[in-house]
Amino acid sequence: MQIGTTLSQFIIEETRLYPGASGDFAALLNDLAVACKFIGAQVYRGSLVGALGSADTGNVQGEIQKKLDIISNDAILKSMDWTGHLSGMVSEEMDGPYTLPGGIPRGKYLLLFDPLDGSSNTDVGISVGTIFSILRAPVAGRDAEPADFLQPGVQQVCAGYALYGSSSMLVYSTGYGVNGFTLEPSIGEYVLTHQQMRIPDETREYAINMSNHRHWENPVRRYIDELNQGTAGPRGQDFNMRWVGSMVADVHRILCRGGIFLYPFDTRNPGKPGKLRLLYEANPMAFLVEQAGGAATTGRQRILEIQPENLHQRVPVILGSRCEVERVTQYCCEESSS
Ligand code: AHM
Ligand code: MG
Repeated sequence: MQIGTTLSQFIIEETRLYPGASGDFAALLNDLAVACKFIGAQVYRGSLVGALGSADTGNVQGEIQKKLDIISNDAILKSMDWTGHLSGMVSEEMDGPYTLPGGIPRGKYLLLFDPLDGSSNTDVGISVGTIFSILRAPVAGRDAEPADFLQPGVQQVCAGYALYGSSSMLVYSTGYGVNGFTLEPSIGEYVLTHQQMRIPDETREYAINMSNHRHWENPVRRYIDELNQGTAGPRGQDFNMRWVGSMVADVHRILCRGGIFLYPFDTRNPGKPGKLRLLYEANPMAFLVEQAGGAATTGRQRILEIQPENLHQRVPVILGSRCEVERVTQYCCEESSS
């Protein structure tokens, strides 16, 4: 049996595409992959290591934290803060940017992450994941300020996720397509298994939390109602629904076989124009989806072009197979202009 292309080998070979690259980025991504392996190991051990259940704390978003949220957040901070490749980190689980320890050089990259997305699913054995986004620091060599992280998603140097599912996977893009790696447990290495992942333009599968139907805006309700009418409705065909409730797992399925994912604007809380966070959920996923040939909008705007206003900003998210995303975006834009 041959090992195949390991993640480390792939990162180094891809880095050669950038003349003059110092190797900092390759090292950074490798360190992040180690953190993801550690998190995956804790997720899979679960109750055996007392990792399931809620912690006694809440995060800045007012959400109850799971023990695994804290374990995962600490794992990434501690795997990355000594490297000298970063000048700052922002996490879903922390109010402001993490302060790097003293005595360590400040590097040229910023890391933004959701350490354990979908963590409400950990107690019931459903797939969860880590989402990450890497930006270039506007000023290298000093501690990053909050404003440094407020860059539109088009400026991401790299985006990706680790999936802790039936297999453990790491999927990322640096702007040369999307590649997926499966953890080979016998050697503890991610190995290239999903080369140049592509999302088909057409799909018959959609993902949305239907229980929010009454809260959606009219164009989204119209779109989903048309899908649900199947062969009897204007689309003239049946559609299938899947909703894992872990964005990483839902997006992974779309990267593997197509589909559309929606967490749209809804009317429940006017102060929250969506559930998902722009900087470390919507932007990295939108980058991956576009790199795989799909599309990602808020219903009215390309996600990657949004100028962020704050670190934990929320946005509506509609992403996946291009033709379906364009259709629902068109419905939203028609309503805005009428
Ligand atoms: P989290 O970051 O607190 O886990 O929340 C994000 C998750 C996504 O993974 C998922 O798509 C969504 O929340 C599910 O929300 P809901 O429970 O409303 O269906
Ligand atoms: Mg999340």
